[in-house]
Amino acid sequence: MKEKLEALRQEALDQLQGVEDVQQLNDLRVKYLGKKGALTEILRGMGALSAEERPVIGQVANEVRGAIEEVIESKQEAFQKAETEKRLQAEKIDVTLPGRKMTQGGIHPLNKVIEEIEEIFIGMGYHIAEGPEVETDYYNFEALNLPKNHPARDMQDTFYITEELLMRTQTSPVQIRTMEKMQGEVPVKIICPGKVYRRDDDDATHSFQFNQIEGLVIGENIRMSDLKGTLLQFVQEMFGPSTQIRLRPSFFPFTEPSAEVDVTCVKCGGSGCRMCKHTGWLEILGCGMVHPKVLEMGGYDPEKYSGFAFGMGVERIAILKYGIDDIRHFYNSDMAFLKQFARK
Ligand code: 2NL
Repeated sequence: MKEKLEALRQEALDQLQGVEDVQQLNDLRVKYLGKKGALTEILRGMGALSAEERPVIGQVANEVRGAIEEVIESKQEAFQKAETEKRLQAEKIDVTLPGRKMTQGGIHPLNKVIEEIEEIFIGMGYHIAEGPEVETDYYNFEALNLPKNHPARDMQDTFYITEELLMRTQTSPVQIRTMEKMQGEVPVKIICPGKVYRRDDDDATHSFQFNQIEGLVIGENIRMSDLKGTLLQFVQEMFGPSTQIRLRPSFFPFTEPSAEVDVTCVKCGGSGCRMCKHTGWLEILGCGMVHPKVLEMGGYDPEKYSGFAFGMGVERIAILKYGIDDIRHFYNSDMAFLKQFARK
């Protein structure tokens, strides 16, 4: 029996010498040490041994098992090491490779100007109000003292969706909605930035879609001088502290009196140049005292309250401030143009 065990040891160690992978190693483990393996098979014959022989053979059997296990263990370890080495090679990364270039985006010049204007009015205590771009006839026209068939309602200029629904032509409907929500409470002090739409052929100074910012203040004893002071403060923060304004009489159905506002030329400061066509002035917005009918339709008693309103085109302000020569630059997504306004 001892010879059988020694022979088994020799055979097992010989075979283990030639294993090439973990699978083969496991097969041999089962073959020699498994429950139905060769070693177990031999030990089954132990019952026939004498009491003196049994411990001696038992010890040899343990030695044989230990010797085989030891080789299996060390082979196992070698395979694992090789496997790890292979993975490390395969997953090797070169940390010295230069990284991919990241380009930082920049804010669009129109949004930059909108943010700037918002900041200025927030500094004067205004709130920002927003509303839908698809509007009803009532909010866009009727409530602004533009009844049906009013000449200023010119069908040619409006994108109609149905008889009653249209793309807003100004952001005033947001202000009407705010007045309704306030239910006669004062003060109202809001600016409304947003996209507006006009049926127009696009050219250097016109776009069918553009951005507008309107302002509205309602309270007791709000006067034209409050409007003037507010606008002067605004233009001086926007274009520089030496900027001056002048008001020229004008007409809007929703304000009375109405005015158009000029600023001293941002290029020549008022002495006259090509930009201001040698007048020294540039038109920047329209404004006026809120028409009593508009106050009334918004839920405010015109006997008790008064207000002023103004509206400006964001593209026009941006064009003046940055000396841009064509409104279409804003919508072309030309990186060379846009990069000039990237955040530094
Ligand atoms: C312009 C002129 C203006 C208003 C807008 C307004 C709004 C309400 C009541 C009264 Cl709710 N007025 N908005 C007033 C005067 C002028 O815009 O030329 N915009 C580009």
